[in-house]
Amino acid sequence: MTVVGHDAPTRGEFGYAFGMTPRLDSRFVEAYWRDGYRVFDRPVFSQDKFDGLSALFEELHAMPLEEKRRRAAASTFRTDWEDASLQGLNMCHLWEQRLLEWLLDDEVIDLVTCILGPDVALFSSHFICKDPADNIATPWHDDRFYWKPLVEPMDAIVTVWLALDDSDVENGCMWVVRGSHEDPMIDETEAYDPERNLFSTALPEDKIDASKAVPVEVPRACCSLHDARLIHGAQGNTSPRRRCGYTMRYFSTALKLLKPVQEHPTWLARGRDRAGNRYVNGPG
Ligand SMILES: O=C(O)CCC(=O)C(=O)O
Repeated sequence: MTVVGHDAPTRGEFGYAFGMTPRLDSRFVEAYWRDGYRVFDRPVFSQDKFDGLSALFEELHAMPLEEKRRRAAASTFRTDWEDASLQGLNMCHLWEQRLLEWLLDDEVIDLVTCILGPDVALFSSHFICKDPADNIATPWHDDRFYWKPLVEPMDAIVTVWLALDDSDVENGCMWVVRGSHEDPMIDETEAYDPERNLFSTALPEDKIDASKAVPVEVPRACCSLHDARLIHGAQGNTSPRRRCGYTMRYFSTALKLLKPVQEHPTWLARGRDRAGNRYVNGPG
């Protein structure tokens, strides 16, 4: 791991106030780095805060495409949105900045800093909502394939997968190939039908040893955390229950961003920059 080594920021070495217990203990953090993921089976946010995020999600989920287009066209950051991204609520914090209240909240950043160290920034976000019986799969993939033009190296990026609904095997929870973050990236892809899959390009099925995959079941309001290098995917939701997760993604500021901040807007969430990056909220 690339992280550690810093001047102590106000919230202490691993992002919690001096004298307070870290949100994740050392056993959790060691297991995370060994397996590439872990489930945090306690509420991430206070009840009020979680309810506020759920209500905002319902508003965005129900919003007509025309209204999403209107909001996105007025975004300070990007105006060239594709309908699929708007409908899929991918990166919607760039046009719905109320989401930053949760993405930069101490309760979630206290988890992230336990994993990545004290200096962390917001990379991206995406509501991945599978409606009842929509049967849209997430093919096996390694996030490095999609993010290689954006940042390097990719050994200190964590996704907080916050469950807005209970997520389990029945309604198409995420599955991971435990420990695969230690393997070199498989630089091969295959085309997938975008009508039936979340992505149209992902890993070839025959490259994955699915017998090593394990389900990541997460109760509503809790989260899983996973490494960007971990091979993961999900089956379609064939159940009568919705399965929605908010993926909140963070990186250590020791990693180098490869695009100007206008092209890939990121926010310093806590601590300081360590790689000469620029963020929407500074420095520079
Ligand atoms: O929720 C899913 O189906 C997939 C999640 C995922 O690919 C991710 O969080 O990187």
